[in-house]
Amino acid sequence: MNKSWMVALAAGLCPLVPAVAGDVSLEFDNVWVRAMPPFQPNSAGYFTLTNRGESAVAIVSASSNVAESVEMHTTREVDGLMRMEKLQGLAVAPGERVEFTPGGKHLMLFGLAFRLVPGDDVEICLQLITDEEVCTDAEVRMDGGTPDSQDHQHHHSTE
Ligand SMILES: [Cu+2]
Repeated sequence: MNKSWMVALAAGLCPLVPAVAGDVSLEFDNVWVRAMPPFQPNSAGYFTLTNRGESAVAIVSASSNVAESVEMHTTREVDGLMRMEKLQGLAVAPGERVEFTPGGKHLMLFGLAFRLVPGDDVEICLQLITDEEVCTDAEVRMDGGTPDSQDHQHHHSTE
């Protein structure tokens, strides 16, 4: 993804009337952040996001009150290896549901302010191309508790 992609995205999302504040209806479900052992600087966040609005929503960045920086990542298999790639943006169409899940798209939380232990509540925010911000609470858990979570232990390194 490069600048021209972002421009195309912006153009596609900015018809005659720009989105107004309060127009965003993103619904979060199952928002959680992975608990980490001591001295781990990074973690990952997951959720299900549904666009209940009538216009597309473009997410351009993410942040958290417990991390220095947050990136959106996707996981892709390349030559039999699972590799993470940074997403420069994510468009969610009206009615679309996007899963951020272990082994798939996820938020990377870099530079944790403190050790995350199960039961902690943290905040996750998404910044939109319209300069709006949507925030939600996330629960710190050991894992997602989904039945089929084989839990890909892919390593999150800052490289
Ligand atoms: Cu990652």
